[in-house]
Amino acid sequence: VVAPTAPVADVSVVEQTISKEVTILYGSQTGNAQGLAENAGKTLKEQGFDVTVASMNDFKPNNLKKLHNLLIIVSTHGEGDPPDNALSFHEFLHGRRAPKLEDLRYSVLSLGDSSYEFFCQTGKEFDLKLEELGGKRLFDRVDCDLDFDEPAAQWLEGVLTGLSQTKAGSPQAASATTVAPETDTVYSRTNPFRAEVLENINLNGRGSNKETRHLELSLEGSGLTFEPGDSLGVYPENDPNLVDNLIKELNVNPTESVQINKQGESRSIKEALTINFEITVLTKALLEKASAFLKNKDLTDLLTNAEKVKEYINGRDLLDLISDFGPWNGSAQDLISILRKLPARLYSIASSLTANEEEVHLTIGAVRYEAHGRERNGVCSILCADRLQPGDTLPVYIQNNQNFKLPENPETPIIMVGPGTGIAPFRSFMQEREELGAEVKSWLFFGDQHFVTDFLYQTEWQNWLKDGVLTKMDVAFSRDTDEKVYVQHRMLENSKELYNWLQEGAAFYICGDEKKMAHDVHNTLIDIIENEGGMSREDAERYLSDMQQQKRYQRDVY
Ligand code: 2AM
Repeated sequence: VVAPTAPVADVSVVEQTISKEVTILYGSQTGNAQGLAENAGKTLKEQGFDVTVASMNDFKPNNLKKLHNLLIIVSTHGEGDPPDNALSFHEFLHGRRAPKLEDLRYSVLSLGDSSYEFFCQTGKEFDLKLEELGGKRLFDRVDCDLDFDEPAAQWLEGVLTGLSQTKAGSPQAASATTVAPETDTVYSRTNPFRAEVLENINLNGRGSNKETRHLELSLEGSGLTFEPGDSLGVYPENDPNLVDNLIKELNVNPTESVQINKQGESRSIKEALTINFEITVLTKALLEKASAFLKNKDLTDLLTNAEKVKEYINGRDLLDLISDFGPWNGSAQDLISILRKLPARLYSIASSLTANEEEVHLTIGAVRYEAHGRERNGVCSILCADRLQPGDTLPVYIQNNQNFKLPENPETPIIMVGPGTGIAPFRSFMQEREELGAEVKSWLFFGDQHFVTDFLYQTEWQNWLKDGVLTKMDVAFSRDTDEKVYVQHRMLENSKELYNWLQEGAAFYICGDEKKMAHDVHNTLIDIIENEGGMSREDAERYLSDMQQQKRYQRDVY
């Protein structure tokens, strides 16, 4: 999706600059923006540019004035928020200390998900702000949806052309460049490895409200490696019942062949809807495109009211859309042409490669709920819970996550807050530290509904505590008592000690639910720093953002 409104680069203003220096700054939560930044860096280096690639967090904003060419690659998460490692740079640019940047040429690549209201918001903000500060676009911003490879490659091609226009006398050199997609045979997001399922068990006891799967996959023969804190990308398949019902509702022949990509690959509509395309999420854009084939007056009316669209798409899927507004007046190929690719799901890895060679473990919460009179299932979690047997295979790749890493200094104490499936990366941390035989202070806060049924990996934690790999553990079982207790209540009960750990240099990690838990834990942490440190609210917030800057406050939230 190329932003339609951004003005085209004004080449005349920049002819005098002949800088080959390019700085690529990324803001990345799950690692996609980082991966794109690193690839762009590689491509530009091959083209003879002098490239620096850095996380926004590691960039000194005072150096901004010295830059000639700046590329920003940034994702948006939650309600239009910047990723954690973009926060301070974003704030700096939008604050009073932001410098004039008249000599700067720049371009923004923004990542997002069009099923969210504030699609690519952070990228848009950077783009506008840099313009306001006097920067000139060397190529228009490109906003990418989940399937970002192609638009990102187009952006990079445009950027190369834009950059080449500073290289006096050789504008053709770079405009003739085509951006090669990754061609190596290494397994990656675009070339996933089929990992065999070794084990798949329910961690919750009988009678629990929850079902949390512990999945062990084999990486044997893949050459894939990872570090604690990294994630595994998993390409799921859609629920076969849902696919069958959808095909019936569409009234198409399930064996009818459709083309699934620009390269001309084809397969049956049934396979395509099972493996390749998203059918469980509706977006406004999809409704608009579908409307051309449904030709339904009610849908056309609905589309004139943005609020009503938002309400309609919430909790509904493609089957609802076709049955509410059908019949489908297009072909099977017409349907495929309006759908988004089924994206991989990212799960925080729950094991350490040092402890479990050639294996990767995941902790996956099964998502089941009812909405609009029908049972709804999480695509990947229910595939794992209901249909995946040992011996089956899943297409996977490693998503490196530099935002969630054990401290560089192995002596640094760590505090881990991971209720529910948020426990996953901390199991990896502990396995790693156990293998390294490091005697370092570590403290776990875990929470879930009931002690008896929901204490995930209970015996492992108790053993680590006994062996001294884990120093301290505080648990909060929210539904065992009349009043709810959450991890942040346990933090408050331990305010003094927790603050002492921070003063000793401990790193603080949160993993799990973003909207409620991570937000509350964040605020509780500021409360504790404020009270125990005898600071103002403002100073306590600064203390925490300094910690974040030093990578001593890291979050992996979803
Ligand atoms: P609840 O479901 O009883 O409300 C893991 O899901 C644990 O996180 C559960 O015990 C859940 O409690 C709890 N939880 C829910 N909201 C939370 C919040 N805002 N902060 C911390 N924990 C929360």
